[in-house]
Amino acid sequence: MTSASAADAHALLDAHDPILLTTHTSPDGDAIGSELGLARYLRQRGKRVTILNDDDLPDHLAFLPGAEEVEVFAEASVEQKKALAEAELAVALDTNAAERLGALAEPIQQGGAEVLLIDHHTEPEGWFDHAFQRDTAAATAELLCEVIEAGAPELIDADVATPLYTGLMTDTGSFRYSSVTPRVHRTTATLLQRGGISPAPIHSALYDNRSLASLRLLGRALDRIRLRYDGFVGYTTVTPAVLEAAGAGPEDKHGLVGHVLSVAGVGAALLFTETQGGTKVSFRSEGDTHVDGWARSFGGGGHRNASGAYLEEFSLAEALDDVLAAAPQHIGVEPEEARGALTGEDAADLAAAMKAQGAG
Ligand SMILES: [Mn+2]
Repeated sequence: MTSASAADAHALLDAHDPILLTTHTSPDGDAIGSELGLARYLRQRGKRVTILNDDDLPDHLAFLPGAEEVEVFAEASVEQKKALAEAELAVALDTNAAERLGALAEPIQQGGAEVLLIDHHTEPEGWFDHAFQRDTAAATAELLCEVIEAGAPELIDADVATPLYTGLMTDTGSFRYSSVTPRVHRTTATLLQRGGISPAPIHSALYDNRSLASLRLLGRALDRIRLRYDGFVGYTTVTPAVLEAAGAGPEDKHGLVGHVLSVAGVGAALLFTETQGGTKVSFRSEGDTHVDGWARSFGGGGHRNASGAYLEEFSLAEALDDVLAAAPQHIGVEPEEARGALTGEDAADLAAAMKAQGAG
């Protein structure tokens, strides 16, 4: 893997055609925004571009210009096989691990295209041919702004700027995480100016459009927030029964863990989601409290302040127990005095959840 600058990345994009873009499973605003912004830019440079993902576009991003061009990978599609076979360059955006590419990992790794990584996660895998990556970047969209700046920034129009702005905004919690620097604001300002766009309609499309079910789920999850380690670690839990009671789906958990982090004194927040095959854990933290190592020790990974792990075949109770007990090794909190697996409150909560599941 050779390390590439923004200018190197631009030169690679310039030298190849057609180009395939892909991103991680459960794509977020930065993943989709990066794909759409880059695709629009490349097409203006005369490139043939295909966007192919393992997962569907989430509904809340359907307002983005070009969203209809995002294709979901289907083994049986002749057109997609052709696009994969013909691509000279495949660009992996916003993830640095094969596993996160889902079903696309194999055709991209086995295919003839050179692979360029553009990403801001920690600890990239080594199999990419070229990598333009910086784990202190606030978003992959920020890196793409630098790539475009090294090429033809005059091509930034509303359809390039809107998705890239969305990537920057969503990955920074609306410009409030510790990853936000003067440089991020300057990059964002350039984007707004060149694209002739204003932030308000984008914020409104993303945040004033919540389903009632997702708010009801939020209410239930807020009710279940628990604190540990003298209030420094906060967590909440979502079970299938809780989802059902709220009339919500897994996508309605979006942003939930951020509310746990907003509790005064909490420096690390976790969301445990019980699923059929195991328990999913989302980790969020503030400032110098880094949670990526904590997530990695359970087979996951991500960013210093936002990571995730999937604990296969762990029940919710087992995941709570093991993950919370590991906090002192990863975020420097003092070990708690010997205690049972669950607090009385949690035990009662779990019992109630089991009962509700049984009844459902
Ligand atoms: Mn990102």
